[in-house]
Amino acid sequence: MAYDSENIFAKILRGEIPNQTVYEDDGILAFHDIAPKTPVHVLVIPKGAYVDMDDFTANAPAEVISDFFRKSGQIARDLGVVEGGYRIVTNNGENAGQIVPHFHIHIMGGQRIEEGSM
Ligand code: IU
Repeated sequence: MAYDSENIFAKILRGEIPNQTVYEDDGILAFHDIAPKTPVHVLVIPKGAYVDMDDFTANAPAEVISDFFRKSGQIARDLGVVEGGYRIVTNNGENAGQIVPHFHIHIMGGQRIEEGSM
């Protein structure tokens, strides 16, 4: 799928739509999900134009991928969810119900989920 530069996260990255920023640098932006499904629900996105996990892992330079996941781990630490435990979710494509076609991961924590619920 071709990248749609009018998707909502592209607009957030261009500053056209506000967001509640948690962390930002040259390569990534992390912000609070507008409709949190857990007490802590933060989205992390690369600044590069990647549609989904498949596009990101196939086409982003290795250092961009490692940087993205290393920093996401640090963001989770800074959010204070490591001790209690947290979930990383990324919806890839139609069957997963991906809504926004700009690659992102969900950091979800602050509540206990049932073991084996996934
Ligand atoms: P997805 O299924 O992983 O693509 O879900 C997109 C997420 O982006 C979802 O949890 C929305 O609540 C969230 N979101 C947002 O934070 N800000 C927005 O303007 C829009 C969606 I649209």
